Amino acid sequence: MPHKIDDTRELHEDSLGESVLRHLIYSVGKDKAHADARDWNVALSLAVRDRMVEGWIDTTRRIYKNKQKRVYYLSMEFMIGRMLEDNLTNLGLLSEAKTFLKSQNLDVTTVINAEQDAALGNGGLGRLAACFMDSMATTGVAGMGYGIRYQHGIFRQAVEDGWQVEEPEDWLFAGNSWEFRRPEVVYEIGFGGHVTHDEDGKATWHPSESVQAVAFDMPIAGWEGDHVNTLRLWSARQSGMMNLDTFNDGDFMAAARQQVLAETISKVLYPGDHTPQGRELRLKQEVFFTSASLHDLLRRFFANYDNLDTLGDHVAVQLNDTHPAIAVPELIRILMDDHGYDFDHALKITRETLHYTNHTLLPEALEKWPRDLFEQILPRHLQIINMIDGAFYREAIEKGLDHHIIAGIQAIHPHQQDWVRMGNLAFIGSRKVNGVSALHTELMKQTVFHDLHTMYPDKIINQTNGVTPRRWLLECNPGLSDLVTEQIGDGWIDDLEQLKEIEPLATDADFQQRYMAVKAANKQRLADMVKTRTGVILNSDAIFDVQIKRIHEYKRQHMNILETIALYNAIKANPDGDWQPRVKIFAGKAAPSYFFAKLIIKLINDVAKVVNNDPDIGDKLKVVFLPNYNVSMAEILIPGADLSEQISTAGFEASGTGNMKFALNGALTIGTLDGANVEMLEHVDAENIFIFGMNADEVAERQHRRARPSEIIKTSPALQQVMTQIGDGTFSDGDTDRYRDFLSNVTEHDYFQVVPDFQSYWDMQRHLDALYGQSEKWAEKTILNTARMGWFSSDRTIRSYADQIWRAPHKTSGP
Ligand code: 26W
Repeated sequence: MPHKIDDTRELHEDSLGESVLRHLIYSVGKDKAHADARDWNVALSLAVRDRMVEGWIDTTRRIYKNKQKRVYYLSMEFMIGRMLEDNLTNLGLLSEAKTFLKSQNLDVTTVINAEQDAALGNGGLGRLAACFMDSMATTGVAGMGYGIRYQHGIFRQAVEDGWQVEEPEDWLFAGNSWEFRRPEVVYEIGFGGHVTHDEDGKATWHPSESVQAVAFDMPIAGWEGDHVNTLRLWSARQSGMMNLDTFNDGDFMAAARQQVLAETISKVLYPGDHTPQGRELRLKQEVFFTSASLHDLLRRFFANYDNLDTLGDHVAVQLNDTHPAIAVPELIRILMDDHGYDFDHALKITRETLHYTNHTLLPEALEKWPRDLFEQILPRHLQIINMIDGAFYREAIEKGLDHHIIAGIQAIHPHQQDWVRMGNLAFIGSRKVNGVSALHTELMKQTVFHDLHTMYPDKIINQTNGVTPRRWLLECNPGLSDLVTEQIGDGWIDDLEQLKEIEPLATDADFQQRYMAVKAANKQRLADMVKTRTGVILNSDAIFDVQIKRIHEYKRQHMNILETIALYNAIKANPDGDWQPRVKIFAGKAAPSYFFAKLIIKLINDVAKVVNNDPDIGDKLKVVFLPNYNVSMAEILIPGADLSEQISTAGFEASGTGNMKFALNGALTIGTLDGANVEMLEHVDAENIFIFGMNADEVAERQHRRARPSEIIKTSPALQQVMTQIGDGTFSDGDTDRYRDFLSNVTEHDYFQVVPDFQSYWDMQRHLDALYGQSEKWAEKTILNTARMGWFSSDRTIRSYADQIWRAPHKTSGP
């Protein structure tokens, strides 16, 4: 790693090992004899962090000096996972670190695993933000992430008697080695109160309460470590000091109460995923981090420029879903009330600066807040939203839209006045709006944003998601990485399309054999983890069939478990048949209030208990539910999978990103024509991905008709048998009540169309059974998946955002 900064050049000429030992003694305060794995982890992390700081300061100075356009990624969620291996890798220190740890008789994996996952997110949206941080640094974008430093990330999932139980998560209990507290970077965030206007009409908001937002920074190094960006997370603190009078009066509890109230804002991540969160605290969290971030980026802007007229030329802000959509009225408020701009000018500047990404079309996930709550907490913002709606109305009339249509797409419906609709607000206030896959973007235009799209036909564009090849190939799959690098060199690490060069080897017997040996070793690593965590012993000749993601009806884990039961029945009916052994692996969290999702977890565990203990079945079928799915677990599961389940009801999964990680690591996909599966099909070709079921149009048509599943069930004895067994207690120790809701859901409404897709899903699974038996053919397809997934690098995605949305400079790819 180059030492660039004069004033730190002399600071560490020592080897990595020497600085680890120095940190062990002087930062951790222990000697070798008493250090445990976590102590070593902290010492090593601090030694690595030291080496990131130079590139960090250097990057900051370079961006400032060149006045490089800055990009701010505002996200309620960052699903980062562990950072040590990522940073070692990007800085080129991994092998030196491994050699050193071995020289100290330490197990490398144990030391790396001593770090807690930073799980400050729910799922796909948060993980995408983490991949984007890595890719912005790698592609040299002057990017900064802004979010919340939740004291407690997503809950820990325990499984008791087959049911999900939520336990508190405490990732910070031993500290966070990567962060720098910035006590001097602090903003007052107001809530409530009232607004006054002076004789010139200038408004002043007088909040009735306020909290402080304090910054914590994490350096984010790109590949090869010389561009280092910042992830800045806000922590809430009581405004002013604890009230000493109250304290002296002996009422410590009252004094402490104020502090506790203020700090609740960054206390815990909301674990709802696609569920409406009509909660005051959630709205405050959104305002808290959005307002702090805007103030912070404007302060930085004023270091270079003396007025905000050209803000959009130098700054691009990306809103990750509507969670930071309050940025629209907040930026206008700052421009008007703090800097004296008139409304029209403030709106214009805002619309040159903000951009909005939509991540879901599910109606229940589109954020809206009661107008009354807004009035209470954000009286000035509500006034501004009304002004935005007024200006929008005039624009719409000019463009010839009809009153009814306009009412439907304003932020607040002018006659109903009940909700503030954040999607509409974000759309109206942004320069560009994007979806996250081609199909999703098309459906945005046709459905939720239809009328807004008619009005602004150039605003919606597509940016198909991607994943970082550093974490999701290089680090999680060292065996495959080495094999690939041996063949084509290591240029693929930051130019993933180079993987194409292994395509000719897909039919090479020797390469197939080596590729499949790597897969076998990864399957063994996966099987070891399953054994440790669940006690179930897996047959590694079986197809490892994996579905890992949040538990949700639209993702259809229940279709997978119904197929599993049908397969169990088929094997039992013919135990001596020539069955291709299979292992069904599930993992994922259910939102705590989402009963049906929790029932699906229970059903999976109930089925596992029966199947895994049935002597007729033996090794032919095993079912596993792994508790507490997180990023670190995905890093083991994905490289060890043969088959990736991407079986959402077509039209409902905006993109998916797990689908990309699996295919990159050589799992074949069984999936619907949904989200980015559609583009994966285009890239890997129809013979190498296994698409079944209805497409989005057919699903919509069937939902529209309210077609009932009963007719179909009648014609399918296999499915009928499965339903009967679930109802008669076959999997629930005779309890005929447990799955009553489940059965009525599937047999009566079946909103997510499990029944009509079941047969084609089953057929495709049996086709895959047969294919797996033709091991050369399977290997060829597997290799072609890896070779053709290069386009799905998040480096490609970020360059595309930089060109088409942010108009921000970046390094181009390739040699
Ligand atoms: C209001 C509560 C709430 C919370 C989170 C509503 C919606 C969300 C997210 C939009 C859910 C989410 O994570 N969406 C996922 O985003 C990924 C990244 O773009 C996509 O790959 C997934 O398909 C999409 O479900």
